[in-house]
Amino acid sequence: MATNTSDPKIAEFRELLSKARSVLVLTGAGISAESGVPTFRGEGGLWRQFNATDLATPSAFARSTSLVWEFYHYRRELVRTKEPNKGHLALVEAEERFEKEGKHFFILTQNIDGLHRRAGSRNLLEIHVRCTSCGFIEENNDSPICEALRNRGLPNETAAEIPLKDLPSCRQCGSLVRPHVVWFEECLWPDVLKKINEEIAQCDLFLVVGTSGIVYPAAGYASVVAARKVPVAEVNIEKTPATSTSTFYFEGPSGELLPVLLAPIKNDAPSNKTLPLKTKTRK
Ligand code: BJW
Ligand code: ZN
Repeated sequence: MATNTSDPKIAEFRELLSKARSVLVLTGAGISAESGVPTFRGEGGLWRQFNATDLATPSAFARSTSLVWEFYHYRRELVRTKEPNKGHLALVEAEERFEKEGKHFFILTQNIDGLHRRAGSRNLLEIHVRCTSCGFIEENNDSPICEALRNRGLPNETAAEIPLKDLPSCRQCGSLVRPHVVWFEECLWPDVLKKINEEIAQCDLFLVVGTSGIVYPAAGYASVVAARKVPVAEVNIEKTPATSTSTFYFEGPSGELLPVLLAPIKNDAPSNKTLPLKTKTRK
C-alpha cells in the first residue's frame, strides 16, 4: 500500500511523537541492513556454518578462541567499509530537535557496528576490547587488529587455528583480549541495565526498529512499556513477537520509514514522499 505523511496511521504516530516528552528508541541489526551490514538472522546471518548463538558465547571463546576472533575480525573489518543510512540520520535529526525543545530522546542499540555514533547520535557506549586477565577496556580501531588476523575470517574458507599468543593482546599486561560485547549467557553490565530501566520507566513513546525481538533481555522491553499503557511503534520489514503488543506496526525498511515517521510536523515535512508500506494500528 502506497502511503505518505498524510497516511492516517503515520499522521497519528507523528502527532503522538510531537507531544512526547521522552522518546525511547530500540534498534537492532535491521536498522543497519540498508547500510549493507548483515543481520544475525535471515539471509546473510550465517558466518561459515555458524550462527550468533554458536560463536557469541564465553564458552565458544574459551574453546575456539581463534575461530571466534576470526568471526569478529571479519565483522569488524566489514563495518569499517559501511556508512550510516537514512534511518540512522533521521534518528540524529530527531534527537537534535528534541534536545532543542528541552525534551528527551534516547537510543538504545543492540548493535556494535558504530553506525549510530558515526551518524552523529550521542549517548552511545562504544568500547571495543577487554582484557581477559586484567579487565582493561580499550577502544581499538586498528585494522587489522593484529597481524595474525590479516586476511582471515572470510566466510567461505576455513584456515588453521591461530595460536593464542598471536591473537589480539592487552596493551597493559599482554594477555589475550576479547571483544567487549555482551555474549549469550552474560548479563548486561549493571550500570547499563540501570540506565535502560530508567529509560523504560520514563518514556512516553517507544519506537522499536529492526530487531527480531527474540534475544532477551531486549526482547522483553516492548511488552514492559506496553504494560504501562505507553504507545509502542514497531518498524520492521516483517512481523515479530513484539508486533502483537505494539500500538503501531509500520511494515517496511527503516531507511525509508524513519525519515517520514520522524520528520518535523511543520514546514519541512516530506509530505509528498510515497512509500511502499503497509500499516496497521492495534487497539
Ligand atoms: C529490517 C530491515 C530493514 C531487516 N528495516 N527492519 C531460552 C529462552 C529464553 C531466553 C534464553 C534461552 N536461552 C538463553 C536465553 C537468554 C539469551 C537469549 O535471549 N537467547 C535467545 C536466543 C532465546 N540471552 C542472553 O543470554 C542474554 N543474557 C542474559 O540473558 O543473561 C542472563 C543469563 C545468564 C546466564 C545464562 C542465561 C541467561 C545476553 C544476550 C546477548 C546477545 N548478544 C548478541 C551478540 C552480541 C555481540 C555480537 O554482535 O556479536 O547480540 S546475539 C545477537 O542478537 C546480537 C543482537 O544484538 C541480538 C538481537 O538481534 P537483532 O538485532 O534483533 O537482529 P536479528 O538479525 O535477529 O533481526 C533483524 C531484524 O531486522 C529482523 O526482524 C528483520 O526483519 C529486520 N530487518 N532489514 C527494518 N531494512
Ligand atoms: Zn590486561
